[in-house]
Amino acid sequence: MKTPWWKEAVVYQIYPRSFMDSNGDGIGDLNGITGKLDYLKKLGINVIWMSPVYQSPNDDNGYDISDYQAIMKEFGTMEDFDRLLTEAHNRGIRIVMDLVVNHTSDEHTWFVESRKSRENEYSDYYIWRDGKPDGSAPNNWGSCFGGSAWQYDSERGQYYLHLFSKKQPDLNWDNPKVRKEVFDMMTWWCEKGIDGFRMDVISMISKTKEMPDGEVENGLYGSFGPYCIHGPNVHKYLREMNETVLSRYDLMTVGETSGVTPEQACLYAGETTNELNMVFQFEHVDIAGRFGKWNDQKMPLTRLKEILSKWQTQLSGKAWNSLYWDNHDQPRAVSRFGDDRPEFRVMSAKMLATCLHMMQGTPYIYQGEELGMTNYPFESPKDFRDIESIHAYEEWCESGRVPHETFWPCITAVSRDNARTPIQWDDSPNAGFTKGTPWIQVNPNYKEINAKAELADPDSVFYYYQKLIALRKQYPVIVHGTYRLLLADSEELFAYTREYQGEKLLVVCSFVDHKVSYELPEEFKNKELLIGNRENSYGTEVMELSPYEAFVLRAV
Ligand code: TEU
Ligand code: CA
Repeated sequence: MKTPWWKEAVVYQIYPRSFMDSNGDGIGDLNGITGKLDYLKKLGINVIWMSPVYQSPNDDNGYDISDYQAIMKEFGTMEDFDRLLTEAHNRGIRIVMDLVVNHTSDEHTWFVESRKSRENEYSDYYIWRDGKPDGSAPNNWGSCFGGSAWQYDSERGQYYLHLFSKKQPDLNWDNPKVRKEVFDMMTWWCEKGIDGFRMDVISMISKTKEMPDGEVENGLYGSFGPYCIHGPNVHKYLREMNETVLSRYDLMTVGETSGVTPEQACLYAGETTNELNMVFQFEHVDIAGRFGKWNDQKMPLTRLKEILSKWQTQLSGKAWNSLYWDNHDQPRAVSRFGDDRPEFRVMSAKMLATCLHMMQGTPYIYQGEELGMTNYPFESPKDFRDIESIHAYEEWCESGRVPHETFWPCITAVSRDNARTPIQWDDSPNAGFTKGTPWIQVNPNYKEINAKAELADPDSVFYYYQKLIALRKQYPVIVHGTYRLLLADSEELFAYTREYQGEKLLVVCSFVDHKVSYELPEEFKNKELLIGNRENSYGTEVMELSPYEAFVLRAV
């Protein structure tokens, strides 16, 4: 059977608001993206996933959509979109859209109508419940962005469910009319010629009928997890979506499925289950601590290896992995998994890239990762733009629950705004992102870290990514090879092999800031070096690896 294109692809994620501003209003836009297509072509990626570009009041930067078939004014027009799509296709780059259909904006006409009464065409489009006899919320669930997951609406005299902000009411997928609206809208985009969908929190679209109180984890609200994640009909609805829309086009689909296990992934993205092509799992980025997700702890390397290796082996032959270190919801990869101190930043960024891009699955590069961009040095809560960080600071600190000094390192380590500062294009004011005032601060390190400098330096992180992408196109073993972890107990080295049709790769990555000695397995001594972030001798002696060294050897 022919390998589907998305198994051989490398995806680049764009967060349009922070990518490139073309008209000086301080906000990235579609024409900004079109103007940078040659940069992406040079990098070698063949798919762009764009975070939402639809009409939105921007309570959650476009993840709250008020019209699925219109472009957000700040981002441009539908003509700009069509031109971007054509120009991308002309360069052999496909465009995957973000599909946010667990919820809409409260400003979407469906919701505007739905809240008016209990009997109208749209009254069942959302999840409405009466309050308790004392008037309080139907249950104790907390929303992902703080506060109760229920909001009382005085117009209708009921509460509606919102797993995210109160401006993001959850759609009622049990209503066949809702499913038809969503599928029709998807078909409209497919007819336009887009190449796929990244599906926002798709694992949460089906809720249980009964909605009892959830377990209280950190003192304030109960968890909705068991009632809303991987709910009773989620696979049924995805198969229906597949039959009605997806199977009719040549698409790539990836579901965002937080909390997913490999067993569940084999349903969502099974080779034969007719749902999605792949899912994003969260185990390697979810490190809950005393304050929920707000945590500055590093995951031990042995644990990281255990998780990633489990996904490599358990999906093999059954489902397809997506590979990522970061995205618009996560801190910067080099700051979290590598080492962003100036003397180690470049080496560790290349090491992380090696480690991920040699695995089985479709790699995702988040904008700026190819430059080794780092976390932002936040100084005060006033620096936050993200609704999640703003509310979390209020709920944990301003409320007096946790002292600022204790909470600050935790929130700044993982705030989503780390990934949302503008792309650093050059060393001119605002890093060349805008001629106006950027909507969010530029990282002050842009004079050292920027695309212009990297394009001029053959040893840059950019060109290292370019080489990794090229290797994936050249060697089928990188796409198809079976994975085997070596040195499982090492807290210093992440080493594994890949094997396919008599060809074998050895991947060795040092995750530490000191030297490590290492002896190559016999079969790899004096073999071909495919890529490495430093020169070394790959002969018979025990090797000495520099801090964050990485290399790939090939034996046939
Ligand atoms: O994210 C959902 C999600 O599960 C989390 O990663 C979330 O962003 C958060 O960090 C919870 O602690 C998706 C989008 O990627 C995110 O940007 C949106 O804010 C969210 O859904 C709502 O649409
Ligand atoms: Ca703009």
